[in-house]
Amino acid sequence: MAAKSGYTRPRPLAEDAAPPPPSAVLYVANCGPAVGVTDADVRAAFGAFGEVAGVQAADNSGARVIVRFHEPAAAEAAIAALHGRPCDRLAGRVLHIRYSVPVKPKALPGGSLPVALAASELGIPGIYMVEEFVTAAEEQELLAAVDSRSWKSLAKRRVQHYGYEFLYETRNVDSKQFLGELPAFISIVLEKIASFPGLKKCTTRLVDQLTVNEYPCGVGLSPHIDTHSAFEEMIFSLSLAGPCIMEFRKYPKGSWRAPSVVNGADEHTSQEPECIRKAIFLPSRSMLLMSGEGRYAWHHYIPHHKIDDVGGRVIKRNSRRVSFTFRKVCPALLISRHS
Ligand SMILES: O=C(O)CCC(=O)C(=O)O
Repeated sequence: MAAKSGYTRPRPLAEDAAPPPPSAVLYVANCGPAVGVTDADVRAAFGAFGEVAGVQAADNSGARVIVRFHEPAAAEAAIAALHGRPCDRLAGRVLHIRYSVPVKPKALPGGSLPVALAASELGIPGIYMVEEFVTAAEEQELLAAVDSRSWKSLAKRRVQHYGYEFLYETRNVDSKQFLGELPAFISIVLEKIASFPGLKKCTTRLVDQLTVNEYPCGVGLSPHIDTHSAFEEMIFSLSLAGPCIMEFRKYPKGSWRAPSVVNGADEHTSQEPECIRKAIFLPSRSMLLMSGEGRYAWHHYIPHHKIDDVGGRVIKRNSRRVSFTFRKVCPALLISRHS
């Protein structure tokens, strides 16, 4: 457990390793309330060597404490007099004393991966992001609409499907199970999708399947590529109720191929360790478009973090994030439904 004192036990010494450097802070074992030694007893015993600045539990055991002196010389004298010897002031108890070491600050999740704030910074062909795609009022209306409908619980998140049921086992849709037209409450989003910057005007509907995901704080999504043979090229994902970091991975063998030469057996290739990783911050109300290389050749996923480091800024995840992922089912699947 992390010591509240900010100090902890030095690692057991390897034969050739240097001991922790002398300091004013000691790690004292066989000492504490669990073995009948109060803080006052510790202060009295160690106070004989110099002014004690503090006594704190080193961990949850109740039998190890951190003793902080003001002066390193006092700590040195206390080790010399008390380590491994019966201590008169503690009824002959034998203490095991070493110099303590500061607790290492936990590295923020995400490591050193820089997080892009714009798709142009991310530099993955085919990935676009538009901030404030819906207004705050529209966000609330969309959330209220899905919250008034029933959710299906998965292991760590809840989902709703519209248009076609999404099958997680096969990462495909059940084309025989048409759930009806996309609901009226998302018309506003559909209109905005149709005028997504840079999109060619299209006569047919751009999307016909919607998956709503509700992620509790700290829950992410594992790496995947949306099944090539199931969905058309453009996948839109709207972030609501909270931001997240989305990461992308490209594996050396996963070079981009046009969907026409892909037969659906290409997803989830072996997890080779070396890959290129990139990350983008998706603020609430932003819309992400994955197309082209970004949709076909890069795995996308959401790391399971409660806290994200965005350019040195620490961002806490909200109590939930709700995403609306819009796809278009490949017409070939629907033809087989009708035939
Ligand atoms: O939550 C998101 O933004 C992405 C969702 C997604 O990739 C999926 O449902 O397959």
